[in-house]
Amino acid sequence: MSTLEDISALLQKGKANDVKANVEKAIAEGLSARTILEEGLMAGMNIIGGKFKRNEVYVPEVLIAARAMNAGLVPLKPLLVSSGVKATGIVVLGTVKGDLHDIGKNLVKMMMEGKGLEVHDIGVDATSDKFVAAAKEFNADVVACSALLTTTMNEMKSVVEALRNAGIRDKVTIMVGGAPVTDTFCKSIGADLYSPDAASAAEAAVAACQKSA
Ligand code: B1M
Repeated sequence: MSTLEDISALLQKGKANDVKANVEKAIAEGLSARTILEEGLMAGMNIIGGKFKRNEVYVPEVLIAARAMNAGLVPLKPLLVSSGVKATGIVVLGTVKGDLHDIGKNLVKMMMEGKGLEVHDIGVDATSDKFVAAAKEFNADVVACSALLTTTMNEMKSVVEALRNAGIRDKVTIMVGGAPVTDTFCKSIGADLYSPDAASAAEAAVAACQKSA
């Protein structure tokens, strides 16, 4: 088996230390951070996701796989974040109310910080009031919402409305993302930007902050 296949298989078994060690091995073999992320870690997580859907594994197995994924991200972090000229800008980032998925959000945070943005992570299950309060407190340029469930993505609309009701809608760029979210959905709820992955979310946030500077 290749190191990438080992990473995927070990992640599925929830072997956090072994996943981390094999990510380090893949880095030493010269594989790119993006390849390790997409073809090792995320490939394994997608297999777990499919089994979860078919009731072949349950929440505890998925949780230990998620813990293994987080362990594998540790050595990848310095490579995923780009170097070079640092951007400036303030982002409030969270997973919306009712939603506990945070791996994608954490990747978005990692990539944004790598680009020099100041990211205030308000965590998971974040209410629209919490987004508004943080946007005001930190004088945010960008409010970024993540959702992984079709049942929680509509909470993003509540965030847009809450920012409007608080009178700060036009002061912030509202970004949305997460597996069930699309550009069409983004437009339909009156948000500004949809990004399909963490790297493009970071690039879009930098561009938005430069525009508002
Ligand atoms: Co849940 N889960 N889960 N889960 N889970 C999914 C999402 C699901 C697709 C599994 C499935 O059925 N195949 C399904 C959702 C179905 C749907 O609504 N369409 C599902 C379900 C149903 C549930 C529960 C309801 C199950 C239950 O209890 N019956 C429950 C809900 C709990 C809740 O949130 N209230 C639940 C629970 C859990 C765990 C807690 C066990 C665990 C989460 C642990 C954690 O996050 N700390 C978990 C996991 C791990 C998954 C899967 C397997 C993996 C998600 C993940 O981390 N992917 C997932 C199946 C799958 O995705 N294959 C599944 C890796 C991550 C890097 O990708 O988060 O998509 P992702 O992030 C991507 C992009 O989406 C994007 O960037 C990242 C890549 O660069 N992105 C953004 C994310 N946020 C962004 C924001 C942006 C821009 C881009 O801008 C702001």
